[in-house]
Amino acid sequence: MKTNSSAKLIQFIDIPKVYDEGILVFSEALRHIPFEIKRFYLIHNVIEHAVRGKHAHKKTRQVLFCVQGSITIILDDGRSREAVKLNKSHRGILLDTMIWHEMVSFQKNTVLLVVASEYFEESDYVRSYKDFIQLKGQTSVENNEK
Ligand code: T46
Repeated sequence: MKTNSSAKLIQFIDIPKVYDEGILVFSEALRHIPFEIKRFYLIHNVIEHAVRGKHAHKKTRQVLFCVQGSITIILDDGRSREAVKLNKSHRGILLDTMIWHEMVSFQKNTVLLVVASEYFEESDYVRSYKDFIQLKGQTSVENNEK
């Protein structure tokens, strides 16, 4: 799947970048991040060929920043699929509720920073694609293609 810089299933979030004997990027809740931040997490030291994610969230909204390295995020709203490459610390993506996402093609040493609108709760995850499609009340991408 080709990566897409004009993706429709996410919104790009560009945050300020300051050059001062190095690079500093920052963001503020409700200014750059469109929600109050309740949690952050980092994903790093990912093994080669790993596929992470493979779920959607019922309530949690997130912004993902690839602060080092490169990663491809596959996005699916039950109707269409697209792939977005993240490789800039100042350019994140807003991942809204009920978007199925998979993280692939982790470059070695990639560090992903995620800020989230909700505390962690396993019940917020939809981890079965079949359940996801049922919850969306739509037919699957595969079926649409037939
Ligand atoms: C997401 C993508 C982008 C916690 O206990 N607390 C947390 O805040 C998180 C994020 C995870 N966990 C536990 C739950 C699992 O037992 O850590 C374990 C690994 O989580 P998971 O397999 O869901 O990791 P990924 O990389 O597949 O997905 C993560 C986030 O979980 C998810 O919300 O959207 O990154």
